[in-house]
Amino acid sequence: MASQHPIAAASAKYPKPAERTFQYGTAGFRMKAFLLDSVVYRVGLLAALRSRKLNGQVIGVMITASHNPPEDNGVKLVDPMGEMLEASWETHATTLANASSDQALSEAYDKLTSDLNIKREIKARVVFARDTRASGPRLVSALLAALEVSATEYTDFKLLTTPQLHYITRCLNTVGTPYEYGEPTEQGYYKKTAAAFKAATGTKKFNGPVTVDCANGVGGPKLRELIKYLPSASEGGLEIKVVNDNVVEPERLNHQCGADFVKTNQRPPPSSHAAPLARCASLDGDADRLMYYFNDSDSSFHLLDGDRIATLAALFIGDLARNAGLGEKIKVGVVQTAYANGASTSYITQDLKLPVVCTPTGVKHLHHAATRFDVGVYFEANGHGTVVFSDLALKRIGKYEPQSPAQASALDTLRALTALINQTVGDALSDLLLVEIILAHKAWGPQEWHLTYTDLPNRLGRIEVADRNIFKTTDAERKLESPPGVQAQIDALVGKYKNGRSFVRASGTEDAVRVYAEAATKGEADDLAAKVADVVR
Ligand code: 16G
Ligand code: ZN
Repeated sequence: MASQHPIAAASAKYPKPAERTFQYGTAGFRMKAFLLDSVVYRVGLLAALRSRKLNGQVIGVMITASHNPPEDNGVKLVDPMGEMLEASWETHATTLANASSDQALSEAYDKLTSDLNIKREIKARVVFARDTRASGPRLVSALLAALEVSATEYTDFKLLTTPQLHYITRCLNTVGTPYEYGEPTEQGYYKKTAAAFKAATGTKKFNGPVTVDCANGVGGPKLRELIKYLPSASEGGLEIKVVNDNVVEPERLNHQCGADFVKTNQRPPPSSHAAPLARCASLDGDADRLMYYFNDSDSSFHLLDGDRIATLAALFIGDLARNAGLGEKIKVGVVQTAYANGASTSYITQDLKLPVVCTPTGVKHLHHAATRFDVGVYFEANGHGTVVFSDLALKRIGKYEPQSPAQASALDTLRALTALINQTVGDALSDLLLVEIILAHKAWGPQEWHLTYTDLPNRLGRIEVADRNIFKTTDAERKLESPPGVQAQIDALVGKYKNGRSFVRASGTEDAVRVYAEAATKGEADDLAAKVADVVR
């Protein structure tokens, strides 16, 4: 009998669950952790192929299920510059994940190798990390089996936040180039972030502490680590109170806390005892999403979500560029999705006078659109986002000779922000520091931030339908083109409400359809959402 292909032989330990179809979606593969061993093994093989295809550049593999419950897990690939995996390779990931047997897998692997013209002799390099889930170490062993059988050189970064792995991946691939991104270690991340934070703070003072709910995830220990590199409150630095950082009991991850809990329930974590006007923030389970919130003096709760962070960042960076004398040379733009509150979009276009682009949901779409601006600010309403500076903008900011002390000061802050902001992907830790810097510079509390505009009342619903795949959208998910006739009915309903807006899209992560509606009053937004839901059912 011919000896078995090594890929197939190693795969025998990680058999694909029969009758399961996997799909590399907006956030990679994500599901109940017990189903994932074969998927992770196969993703490891794909990481090796991707690295060889890109001439041995380093590819990242992150094992996390973000804000999902503790029994879930997931895996996604990070491309060399720290971006999400290129879309055409998502299909290859899906192909490998669904190969029906060990033998079929090794054949699919060989076929990809030849179809993509991948040279086996090129050294493959991979880095990986995981969040704090109990299933993480087991899935890492499946990944290691793949990296070993594919003769891949690898580094295990153990526990990291997702954005830290994106940072390290980019650092490794830019060492010795003019675009060097930083020291490719966890410590390097803290050092770079802390130095930039100090420079961007300048002489400004923080108005009281910020309390950060870490979702009982990996963000907790990593934020505590970062704090060690920051000036302490007694040295005039920011006081950061870390809460919900229990990673010893994995079942507490994302449970009754975290950014997703706060956004979905529109209330603080039950454990929160924040005083009126105190700044509070929540991270999600892998620390790539950030939500701010506060109670005002009447104890009403106010959420400062991704739209608010985007508008705050666009306002501040736009002003800095102008004050530095670069207003004509650097154009700031904002990228949102259909979920952005209509009031935030009007505020950006009418008050800030900045361009806004709308893209489909999913970080890769927003990120891509943001790179078309000199400075692109992008955030999803759920708190995932960052700011990206084009090479040209970085060059202009780096070279500009200020014409006055005021210009010099704005320029210093702007330069510090380009280093503080994690430009690879949304990063809750660096976004947190960014918000704190802006509030300190403006001498604003959460209330002043909140007063910049008034959100339109809105409602988000989730509807289970027989087949969500029949719901096809166009115009950045704002319109349905199928099923036929449904959009016309939605338009007719929307027309009956003041400031009405509504759209329907199939979820990319759950077997359901989402309905969003906003209108001039809460009652009307609820009513519109209910009527649109009836059309969809
Ligand atoms: C994924 C996306 C997130 C998006 C969400 C929408 C990434 C890394 N994550 O979690 O950005 O908001 O999907 O979920 O792109 P939905 O399709 O179920 O509404
Ligand atoms: Zn996340």
